[in-house]
This record gives sequence, C-alpha cells and structure tokens, in this order.
Amino acid sequence: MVTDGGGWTVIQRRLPQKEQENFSRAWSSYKEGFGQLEGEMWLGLEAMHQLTHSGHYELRVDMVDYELGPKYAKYKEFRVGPQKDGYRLFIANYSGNAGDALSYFHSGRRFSTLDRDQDLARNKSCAQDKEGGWWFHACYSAHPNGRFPTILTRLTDGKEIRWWASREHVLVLTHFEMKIRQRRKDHDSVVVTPANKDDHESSLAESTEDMADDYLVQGDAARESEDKVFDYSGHEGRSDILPWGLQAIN
Ligand SMILES: [Ca+2]
Repeated sequence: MVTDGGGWTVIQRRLPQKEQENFSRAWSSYKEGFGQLEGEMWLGLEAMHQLTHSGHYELRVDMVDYELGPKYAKYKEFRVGPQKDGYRLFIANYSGNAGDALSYFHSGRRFSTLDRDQDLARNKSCAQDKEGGWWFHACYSAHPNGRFPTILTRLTDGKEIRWWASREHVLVLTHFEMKIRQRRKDHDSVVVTPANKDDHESSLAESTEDMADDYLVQGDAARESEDKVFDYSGHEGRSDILPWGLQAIN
C-alpha cells in the first residue's frame, strides 16, 4: 500500500512479532541502527543525520492504539543534527489526528541511550529508567522506543511504547512507524529555486537555531524544577507543563 503519495524511507518501526526486538541499547547500536528491514527496526542516527542534513525532510508517524485504531502525525520539518552535537532533533509544523507529542518536548533535544545520558533529568538517566533510546527531555511525551506492551491498558507503566495525544489522554500502541521523505514541490508550498536556495536555507537554519534556543531556555527551567514534575513515568504532575496546556493559556 502506498502511504500519502509514497516515496517514504522508514526510520523506525514497532509491531508485534515472534520475538520483539530489544530497544534498550547502547549508543553504538542507536548510532548504527538495528533490527530487521520488514520488522522492528531503528535505521540509525548517523544515517538519519546524513539523509536529513542535505535537504528539507518531512516526517510521518503512523501508529495503532489498541482500542482507538490507526492515528497519524505529520511534521513538515524533520532533521537530525551531527553526532558532535548529540544527534540533536529538530522537528516542527505538526498536522494529523494523533496529537502533537513530539515538537514541544523532543525538538531541540540531544539523543540519550543506556550509556549516554544527554537528557534534562538531573538525577537520573531517562534511557535507563524508561528502557529505550530517545531524544528525551525529562523524560518524554512520546516514547516510541519503549518496551513492547504485554498488557494492554491505559495504565501501563512508563517504560512502554506510548504517545501523549493530549494532556488528558495517552495512546497505548501496538504499532508505530516513523518515515521520512524529502520535501518536493508537489508536497510543499515552499519552492526552493537555485536563485534563492541559499537564502532559504540560511533562514531555515536561523529559525531552527532560535527554536533550539527556546527549548534550551525551557530546559534550564526544567533543571531548576523538581525532576518528577517532568517525569512522565506515571500520571502524576503532567498536566501543568504539557504543550496543550500552554496552547490553552496562549
Ligand atoms: Ca539525566
């Protein structure tokens, strides 16, 4: 089946299989990639960086909630920075019906694994605590690389695959797929011609830098707050700081 015009490269996938892939892995695994082409997999941070640093990429996330069925989220901007900057994630411009669980907490974050803690939780390693590598904040609003769920309930623990669809509602997922595609003219209203290519790229770089700065400021604020306020392991304390709450205030 062709999804959304086709031309996508899958960079991450979760689904039920005979033996679930282990996603609680070290930096080198997440850097180089692991899993099976048609099964559970992670393409690798270096490949994601190499693909996305040279052009404008969009991301599509397809997921299946055990009760609510298929949901999706699309982002017009997706980029993974270089290893020397911790494979930092830039993601923006959401549309879809799954809710935006990625851009607020995860854009601007460095990647963390079992053996490399680059998250914003002062007193713990989110990758160790949540058992999966990710662009953790302190710790997450989306956790696609968590443990595969064994008991399907909204109250499953924070180590499993989940997506906060709204401040009140978590999606508990049995399927999750992330795929990227270079933005083309027919997928995008921004037409980059050779004449304005440099201008366009520098303004994009500027805006993503600003975005990163914004998030770093929020990150500093996070460090000064109680860790557990930003901890999504359970249901405690989340409603005060989720992006949807902020949107409501704005
Ligand atoms: Ca930490």
